[in-house]
Amino acid sequence: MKKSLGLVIFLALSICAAIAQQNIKTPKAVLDQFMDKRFGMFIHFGPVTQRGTEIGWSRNKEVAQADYDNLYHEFNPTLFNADEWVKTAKDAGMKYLVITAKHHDGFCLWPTAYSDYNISKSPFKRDIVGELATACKKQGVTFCIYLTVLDWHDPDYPIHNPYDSTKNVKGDMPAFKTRMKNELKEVITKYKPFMLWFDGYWEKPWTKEDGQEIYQYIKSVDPDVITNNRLGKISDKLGGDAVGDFLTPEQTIGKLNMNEPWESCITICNQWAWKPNDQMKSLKECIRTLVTTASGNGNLLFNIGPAMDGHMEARQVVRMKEMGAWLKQYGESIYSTKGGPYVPNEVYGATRKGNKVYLHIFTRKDGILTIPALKNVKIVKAYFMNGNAVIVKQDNNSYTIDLPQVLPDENCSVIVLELDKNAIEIPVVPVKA
Ligand code: FHN
Repeated sequence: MKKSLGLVIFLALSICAAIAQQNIKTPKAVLDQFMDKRFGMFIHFGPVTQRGTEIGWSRNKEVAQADYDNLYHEFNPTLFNADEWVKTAKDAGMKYLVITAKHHDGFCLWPTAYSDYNISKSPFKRDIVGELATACKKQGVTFCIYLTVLDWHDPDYPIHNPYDSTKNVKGDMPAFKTRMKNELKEVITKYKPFMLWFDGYWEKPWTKEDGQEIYQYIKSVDPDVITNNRLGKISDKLGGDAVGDFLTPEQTIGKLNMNEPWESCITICNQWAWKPNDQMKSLKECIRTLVTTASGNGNLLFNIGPAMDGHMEARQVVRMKEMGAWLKQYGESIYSTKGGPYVPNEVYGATRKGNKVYLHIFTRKDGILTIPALKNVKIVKAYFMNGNAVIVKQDNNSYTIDLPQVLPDENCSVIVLELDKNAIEIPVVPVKA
């Protein structure tokens, strides 16, 4: 009798533990810490940079499959310097860095024990992921890793590329996921990433259940590791078919969302991986992209594609420094802020922290800034950040501010409104276009 009671209790406790394990979620405090960072560097890099075509997507298209899959034999980015890459991110004011450790072409930028298709088999041999992790730790930049859930090179994955010439490939998804788990345990324990940026959710072989299995596996290795929502089957929602912690609108600035963490990933040029003479965004567009993202309560993951020899293009390094110079002056209005209360628009974007609202002015228009008045709020003080006082006139429903002939910053000026209350209490204010 006693024995069977003990068995029942043991089984009950095991079931509770299993259910608890199934529902481990990233602690809110860790997600808040991530969202406070506001600005990160995305790096797409791999042997395909030797062709200047898109990573993964050019395989069996601009680059014949057999050619593409042998590029690693020539891959020797001798100008790669992890400290320099991380310094470029830091000089830009970026607080975290995400490296494509394994993109859809399956090549691993770290010497994994679970696939021979990795950096140690190239002439370069060095552990790019490991050197970046060390450099990030040294320079105080948060280290993160991109991994794909589709791998067109891995025979166990049932699709060999989007232009696949090998039809009816069976693959072996259980074996594929076992390898993924081994690689995840390897990179989490070895490089201690703050966040894992998954990608490749859209193909048929990958299911939401696979994503849930991998999410829980990650949590069993390190419960604090954040993942984006691309372990599931969608990128613009949480819950439902999504699996993961934050939304990931791509090549677009997400809409204002005060309830769910989100991060826009956007390229500084057009291509994710390096492309010779690719068109690069202007400084004004780069700053406006960052400000509009923060004004919508989101993070910006801004992508650089280093060249085949491992150097980052000088023009992109300069652009990063220019963004960093703007953030040195105005970073208080970006880092650790919340978006709103105004919905971002063509003329301005707003962020808030404590009793301050930061109005980011993108254009002088006709010299008068007219914005909806904030209800039940008193503006105690108003001034250009790091500058002169500003006069705010109020009629019933609007504030009007006469702008100077020349705004303090040609890319984005910031007006601070100091209020008689905590700005986060203010409901979101829609703005008529
Ligand atoms: O196919 C990838 C693409 O190469 C790039 O990595 C982007 C980055 O978010 N994600 C996928 C396209 O949605």
